[in-house]
Amino acid sequence: MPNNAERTYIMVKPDGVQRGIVGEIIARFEKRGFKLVALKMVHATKEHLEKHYADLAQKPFFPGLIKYMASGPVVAMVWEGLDAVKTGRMMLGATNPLASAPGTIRGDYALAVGRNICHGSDSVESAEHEIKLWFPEGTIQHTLSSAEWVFE
Ligand code: 3AN
Repeated sequence: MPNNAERTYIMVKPDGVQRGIVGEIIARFEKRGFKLVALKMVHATKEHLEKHYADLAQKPFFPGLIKYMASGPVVAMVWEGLDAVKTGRMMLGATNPLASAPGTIRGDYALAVGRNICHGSDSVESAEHEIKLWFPEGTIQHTLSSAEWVFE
């Protein structure tokens, strides 16, 4: 039984916001067939970002990553649909944009690993954790009329 309700946390990072790529990223997820169930703009605190990136705390690039992510607002989103986590990562491209295929978001719009425009959850477990962290108020339950044309 396919899980059409899998959810992933997608975030446009400060560089994506400043460069005006928010609409493009939303459009790609919408057109692919995913359902938007939460969306907000946040200027996150360093403390909040340290929680989000807790598993990278020992990396040498961690302080720079936190500074960059706190340098401006981000757009936080939850998208739902079949295989949302894995497909979301495919749509984003590889962590290092130089390794991202053209046609992916990073492969089309980014060059540097420390300015790679967007974040996407890397597993269903981290998606649920990140959704709780960024949307403690919960997500929106709704049905899209297009669903029967997107899913079998
Ligand atoms: P992803 O965002 O593709 O899941 P992670 O979780 O390994 O990749 O890294 C989180 C973020 O940390 C990346 N999106 C990128 O902004 C930054 N980052 C990862 N590796 C490096 C690196 N070698 N140098 C600088 N920043 C990095």
